[in-house]
Amino acid sequence: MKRSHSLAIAVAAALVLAACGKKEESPKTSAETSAATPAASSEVTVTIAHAGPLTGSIAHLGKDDENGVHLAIDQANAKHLTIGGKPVKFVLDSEDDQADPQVGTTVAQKLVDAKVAAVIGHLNSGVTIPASIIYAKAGIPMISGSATNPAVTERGLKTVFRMVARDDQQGPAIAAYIANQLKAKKVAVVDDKTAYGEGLANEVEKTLKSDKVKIVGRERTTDKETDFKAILTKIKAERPDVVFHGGMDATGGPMLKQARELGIKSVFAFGDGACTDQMATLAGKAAEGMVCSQAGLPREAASKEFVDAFTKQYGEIKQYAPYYYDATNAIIEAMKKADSVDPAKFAPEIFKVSFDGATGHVEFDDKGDRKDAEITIFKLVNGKVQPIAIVKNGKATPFNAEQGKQGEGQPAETKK
Ligand code: ABU
Repeated sequence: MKRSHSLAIAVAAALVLAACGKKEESPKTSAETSAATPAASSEVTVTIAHAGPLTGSIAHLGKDDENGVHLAIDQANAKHLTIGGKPVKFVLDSEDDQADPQVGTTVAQKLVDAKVAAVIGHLNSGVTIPASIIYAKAGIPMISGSATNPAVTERGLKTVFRMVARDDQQGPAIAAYIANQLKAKKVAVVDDKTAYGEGLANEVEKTLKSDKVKIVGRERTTDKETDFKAILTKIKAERPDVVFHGGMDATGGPMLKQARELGIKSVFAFGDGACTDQMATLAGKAAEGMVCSQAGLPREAASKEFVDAFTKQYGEIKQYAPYYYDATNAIIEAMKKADSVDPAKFAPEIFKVSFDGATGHVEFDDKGDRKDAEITIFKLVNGKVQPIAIVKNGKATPFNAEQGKQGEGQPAETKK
């Protein structure tokens, strides 16, 4: 009896200790909070959503994005902001869209029903475009830190923003590098039939043709494909100097590996979706020497404050995390400007935000695109994508990786 009493006390003590020591579960689920929920203390709980692929072949990128949003929310909460005369607590509702347009629209409706204040996402243009219509109808602002297809911001939706450059900036920049630096005469172009991959490949092809570079093949695959040997065999016969693939690293890595197995010697080039260290994980040594572009400044140029805080909490930056961090802060800045967490009141203020973020100075134009967005050109060396030039307004400048900033040297000849 005495023993069972002691046991009961021990179990109760353990439960109390476990409850005290339990970390706050984060991100919150959408059912837990709404856009602005009054609490007993008059504290207002504001839900900011992240939506992107958290499972599947590009989950590493979605998780990176989620971490960027999470860090911004944690830092905002540490500041104990007061908005509209009330203390505000931000919570994260992170949803998995599986990089799938249909799942993305289901997620969008779920977030609208949960009355989130804003959405940071989605990662993929092909998901962002349909999901953004649902958010826009509900008056909920969204900022993607990665979706680069021009259509994201070309439809006159006044609540839709992006933090990165567009593919009609990125395509010409990487194509100019292929034509002028790699001096390619024959290029084969592949795309993955997504809004991003096809759109970017079209931009690259258009610029190369205008630079009198011969397109010796336009092949198509999908974002789910794993075997590229059939299209690579066709490409091999054309002996291109360069192969450009519009797709993500999940397809780019295996494609590059299989190309080398087939004896293809061409330089491989990619856009931001495949401009990651994951290429070396997927393709091994075959990834060495590939070139690629990102639709913004490289992680090497991200603010020290962000890099220190992010790496301490989450480890290495994959790619878009600084952009998702800045996107979240743009929403919070707009709330502060409006002195309101009501989307109807703060959404118009997003057009007026102006702050120095992790990715440089943040302002949007009247379409919702990032003003003065840069493109960075990379080469993969020793298993890492390493920045070699920054392109801004069509002019390229060598990137000095040692200094972690843009070099002062002669402009690189990425534009004729
Ligand atoms: N920008 C590349 C990955 C995201 C997208 O689909 O646009």
